[in-house]
Amino acid sequence: MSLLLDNQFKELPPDKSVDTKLFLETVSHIPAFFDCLGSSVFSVIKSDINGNITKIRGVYLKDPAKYVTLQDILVAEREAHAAEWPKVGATLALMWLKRGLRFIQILLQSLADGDRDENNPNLIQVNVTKAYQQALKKYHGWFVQRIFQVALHAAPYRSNFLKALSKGEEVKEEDCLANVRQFLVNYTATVDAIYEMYTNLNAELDYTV
Ligand code: 03F
Repeated sequence: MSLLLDNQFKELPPDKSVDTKLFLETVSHIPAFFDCLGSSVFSVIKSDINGNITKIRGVYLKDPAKYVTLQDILVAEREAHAAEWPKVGATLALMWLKRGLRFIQILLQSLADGDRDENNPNLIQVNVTKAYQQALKKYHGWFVQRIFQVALHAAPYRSNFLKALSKGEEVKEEDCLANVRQFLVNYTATVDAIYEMYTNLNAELDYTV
């Protein structure tokens, strides 16, 4: 069926806490997706995302009963590493991972909303650029912005991207976009909750790499 619907995020509880184990299980399906995008520039992005998931999982597995929610991890690291926090450990890994997740959210939302370059309706550069400007650009210096430009040129055609989201099956565009919209409900709520947590704990940094 659909890659997205096979790996849906769970609905959040009323207190909007994010269960660490479920979160890690769900995001761990994202890196493999980059292999179907067909350019080696995506391996840089894949390993960055993978690295951050691995760092968070490493902390979680040290004491799963202590780190039931993502907030449990941030609060424990704040106590353990007062001097460096939040630029440390899983707090830093999740800070960056959430930016990648926000990028994906805005990209998928933009496709679902039908944002298009009318002269090039099968290109997704408009959607990718929108996601980059809103989620990542301000954290990137000139060198990483150049990597983005390379990735932008290597972006797949819209039809191929939607096909990849449907695990390579020929699915009608409207059906695929309906799946994207369905996926975005819990996904967006989860990404929003993580952003809110960073704001509430004063854990957000805005340095550039
Ligand atoms: C900082 C930084 N990480 C890293 O230096 C940069 C890596 C390269 C980023 C290049 C930008 C590319 C933008 C994407 C263009 C994609 C075109 C897509 C076409 C489809 C941090 O790294 C470390 O992470 C942290 O651990 C470390 O400790 O300061 C810290 C120290 O540095 C980033 O900027 C994060 C980049 C995340 C990019 C996510 C892009 C996702 C792209 C495509 C998504 C495809 C949709 C998939 C849908 C699947 C749904 C299931």
